[in-house]
Amino acid sequence: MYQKSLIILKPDALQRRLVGRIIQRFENAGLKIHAMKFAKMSTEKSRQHYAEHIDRPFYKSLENYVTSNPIIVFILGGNYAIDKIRLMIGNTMPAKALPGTIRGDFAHQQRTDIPSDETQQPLMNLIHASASPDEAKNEINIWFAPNEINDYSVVDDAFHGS
Ligand code: 3AN
Repeated sequence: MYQKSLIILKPDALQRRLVGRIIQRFENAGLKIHAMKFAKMSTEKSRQHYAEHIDRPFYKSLENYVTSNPIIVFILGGNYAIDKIRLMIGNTMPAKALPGTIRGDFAHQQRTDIPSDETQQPLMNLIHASASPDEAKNEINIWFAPNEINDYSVVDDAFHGS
């Protein structure tokens, strides 16, 4: 089942020069890029994208983090892409993310022992990826107009199906 997922490389991914290495993993996994933009997240976009978290104690630190510096937003597609990408990025808490996952390999040094309240440091975990088909649809609408999304063939479509 072909699915599209919305991915965000958060500011720490760019500031730590991890963009190429992260995108390489997705290409290696047979995922296809359907859209991509370099942007700075506004507070309005943060509130839209993280609407379900606005009332959580960590929201302000999350907003400060994701709006602090530029991000890269893109759409990846592939068979069962949503679950596959979630497995590839690893647990939300970098300390719990397994080796071999993006967060497990690159974000493991973050502290997770700070209590969740307004004064906490942001949980910097490098990347966002849609967690379900409904979330992917909603997030793709937030970030991209239909004419910014392209469908096309890649070399291995004939072998794996698109
Ligand atoms: P994920 O990014 O793995 O889908 P969500 O959707 O539960 O995780 O949370 C969205 C973002 O909110 C996370 N990426 C993280 O930056 C932040 N966040 C989630 N839970 C916490 C927490 N307990 N303390 C601080 N920040 C958190």
